[in-house]
Amino acid sequence: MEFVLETAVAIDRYPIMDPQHATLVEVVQAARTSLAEHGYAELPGFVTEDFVGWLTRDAEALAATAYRSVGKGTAYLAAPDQHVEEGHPLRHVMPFGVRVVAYDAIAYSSPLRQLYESCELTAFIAAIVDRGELYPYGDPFGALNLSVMGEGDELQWHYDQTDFVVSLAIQTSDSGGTFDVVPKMRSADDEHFDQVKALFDGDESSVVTLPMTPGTLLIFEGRNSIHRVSPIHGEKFRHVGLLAYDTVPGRQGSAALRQTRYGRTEPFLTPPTIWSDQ
Ligand SMILES: O=C(O)CCC(=O)C(=O)O
Ligand SMILES: [Fe+2]
Repeated sequence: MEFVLETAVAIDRYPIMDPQHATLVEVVQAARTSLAEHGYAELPGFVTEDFVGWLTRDAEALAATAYRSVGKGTAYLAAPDQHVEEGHPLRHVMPFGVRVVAYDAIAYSSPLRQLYESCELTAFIAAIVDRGELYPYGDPFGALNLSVMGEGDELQWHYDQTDFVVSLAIQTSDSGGTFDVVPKMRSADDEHFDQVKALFDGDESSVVTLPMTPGTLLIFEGRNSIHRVSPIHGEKFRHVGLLAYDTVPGRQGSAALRQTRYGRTEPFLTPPTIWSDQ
C-alpha cells in the first residue's frame, strides 16, 4: 500500500493539510483548552479504520523485533532515594515490563513512520502544543517508537522527563493496558508527596482512565501528571505508536538511556526491511 495522508487521516474531522479550515481551527482550539485544563487532549478517530488495519499489520510484524526490558522503577525515573523514610514515594519501586521498537528499526515503508514524517502532522501538533516551531525529535532511537506490550507487561506510575508526547493507539489488549492518569498531580514547586503516597497505597479516586481506542491520537503532557499503563492480560498485544518532537532540531538522548530502553547504543544506518509491502 502507498501512503497517502488524505486517506490515512480522517480528514473530514481533522483536515490537517488545511490549517485555516474552520473545522481544524476548532479542533486545535478545543485541544489547547483540554491540554491547559487536564494536561491531555484526546483526538478520537484521528486516523481512518483502513489505516488502523494497516498500522496493525505493520505493528504485528514489528513486534517480533521489539526489545524487552523488565525491572523495578520509581515514579521519578531515578534510583530509590535511601535518605527518605520508608514508604516515601521517592523510595517506592514498582515493577515494569515493556517492549519497544526504536525509530531506526522501523522500515521507511511503515505506515506509522510515514505518518510521523509528514510535515502536516508536525505542524498540526505544533499548533496544539503552542511552543513555537516543532521538529521531529533528533534521536535515531527515540524519535518514533512502537510500544508493544503483552501478557504480564506494565509500565509503573511515573512522570515523564519531556514536556509532552504524542501517542497513536493502534491495538488494545484483551484486558488491562489502560492509560491511567492523575492530571496535574504535582506542580513545578510542589511535589504533593502525600497524594502520591495515597495513590501508591491504593487511593485511585483522582485517576482518570484513557481507554486508548484504536485510531485515537493522544497529546499528553506527562511532566507533572503521574501516569501508568496497567498490567496487560490476554494473548493480544497492546500496540501504541509514540511520536516525539522537540523545539530544537537534532537534539539526541543519552547512551545510557539507549542501552536501557533499546538494548544497544549504535543506531542502524538504514532501517532493516523486515516485511514486504502489503
Ligand atoms: O504506552 C503508552 O501509552 C505510554 C507510555 C509512557 O508513558 C512512556 O513511555 O513514558
Ligand atoms: Fe510516560
